[in-house]
Amino acid sequence: MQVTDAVAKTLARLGADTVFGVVGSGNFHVTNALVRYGARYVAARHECGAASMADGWARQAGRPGLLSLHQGPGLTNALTGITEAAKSRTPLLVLAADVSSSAVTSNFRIDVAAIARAVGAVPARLHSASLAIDDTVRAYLTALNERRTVILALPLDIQAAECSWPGPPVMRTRAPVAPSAQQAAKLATALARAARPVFVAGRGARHAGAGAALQRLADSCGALLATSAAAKGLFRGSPWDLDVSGGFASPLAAELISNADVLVGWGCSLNMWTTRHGSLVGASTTVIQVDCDEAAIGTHRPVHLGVVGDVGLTAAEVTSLLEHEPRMPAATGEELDDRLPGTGYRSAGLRDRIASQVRWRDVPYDDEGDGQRIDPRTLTIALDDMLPSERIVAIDSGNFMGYPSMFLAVPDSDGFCFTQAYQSIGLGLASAIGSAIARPDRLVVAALGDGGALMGISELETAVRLGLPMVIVIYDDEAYGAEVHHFGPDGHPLGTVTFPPADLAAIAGGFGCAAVTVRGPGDLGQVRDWLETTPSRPIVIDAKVASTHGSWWLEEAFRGH
Ligand SMILES: Cc1ncc(C[n+]2csc(CCOP(=O)(O)OP(=O)(O)O)c2C)c(N)n1
Repeated sequence: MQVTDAVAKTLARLGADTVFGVVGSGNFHVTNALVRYGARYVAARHECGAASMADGWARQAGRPGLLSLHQGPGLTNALTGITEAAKSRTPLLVLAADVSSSAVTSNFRIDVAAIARAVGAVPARLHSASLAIDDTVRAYLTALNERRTVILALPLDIQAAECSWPGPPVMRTRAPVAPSAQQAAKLATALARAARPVFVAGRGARHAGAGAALQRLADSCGALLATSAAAKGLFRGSPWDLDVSGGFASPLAAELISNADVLVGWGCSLNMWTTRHGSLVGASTTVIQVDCDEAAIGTHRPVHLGVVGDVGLTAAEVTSLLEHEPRMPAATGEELDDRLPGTGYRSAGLRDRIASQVRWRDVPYDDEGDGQRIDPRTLTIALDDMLPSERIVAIDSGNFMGYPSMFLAVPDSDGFCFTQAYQSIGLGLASAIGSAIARPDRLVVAALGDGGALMGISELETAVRLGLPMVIVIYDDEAYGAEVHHFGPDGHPLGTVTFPPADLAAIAGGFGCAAVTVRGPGDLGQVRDWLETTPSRPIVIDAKVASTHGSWWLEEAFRGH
């Protein structure tokens, strides 16, 4: 059989059933072969969009996304989306057509392996026709088992060669790592002695599916629960959920996290974003990090104890150890009177405070809308009330992004798609489309700035062509607001980062979307009407937002530059 067929058949047998891409001569045959073996092909309009769709899809599906690219510019166009996926540890297999080794003068020749390494992806290659199936299996399993983005170069001469089919590939998955008995015991002792323990769960906890195991452990030691932005939603429904730790944290969440005496990062790097440049970690707080990757321990800040192990297995092991640990008597302090039995940080009073104050939407604010421009908080609260709760919120980058991240509730960690590992603008719409394809049971809300929206706008055609009933809300301040608020206060000229008004609703209408311009809460009726139909196309909300100052988290963010 031809190698392109063998590659496609191998991937189909390994479970690959959806492929995103832009087709040129170099990936035409392999993409069609994938379709012949049962895969759904989703044509994007730009390779970066295709990469972010595959990334968003894989984050929802929990198995490798497939991306099919033409050689040369097909790959370089996709690089920003690929870099985001690589930095986020999204399992993604990129089928990158490549020139034949003899085609030394081809216009399409680039060093694919060097490009892969440069952006944190794993380089791989079909080495020969006889090795092509082994090379494909290895690339797919690296993506799956190591949660890596793998760029598999497919040289044209090898694609066209003949090979024989050796029978179905063997699927090998890796068993999760258990913690050492000694490290688990130290963690159990620290939690048994803790008066105000706080857990911060990250992407690793989400990948391990460890939300329930962590809640059980938190119940047995009285810990409060928070997440990094990447794992937002993991503890939704718990009365002890503080939501996101870091720059996005609400005032109450920040207060409670910074008063922890033991802070445990679970599959969480405890980086500058999640700790607000360290300010959420008290000077005398004991910091513990649990991660299945030893190299991740202590990378972003020193820790008192590092535990190498799968988050779910470690949480379960420590929960059973805690049953035999004597607990410290409750700490003194104002919470003492109503402390819940044997429960470190937890008290009835605190539970009530969390219920009434931890959400950003419950924090009072002065509405800055003026009839021409809507306050982004008012807009987002209105959408939160209006949109069905079974949703996925996908966020682009920019000043605006704290509002949808923190004012739109999500039902669980699958409900949040946060493509910020590379901090690129312009990926949000495509990652939302990928999420919508993976989860047709949920309403997907793409939240974009006008800058990011216009950068990725070609994929509106994809959303319309696929009939995706998404909500696309654009926080339109007619500027690269993040830069305006970064440099404006120091009196710098802002002509390079401000733009004349653009009628984004008309542009979206031209793509075939439903569309509305929103200047005040009264303009949202059309969104309600759209929701009441059974929509088969996206609605774009061009929200002309008030933007007299930067958002609360932006000041923090720019301290990291
Ligand atoms: C690809 C890319 N180019 C440039 C930047 C720098 N940058 C960060 S935020 C931003 C402005 C984004 O504007 P917009 O999408 O309108 O959102 P806003 O900040 O106005 O809320 C820019 C240009 C970036 N992060 N990524």
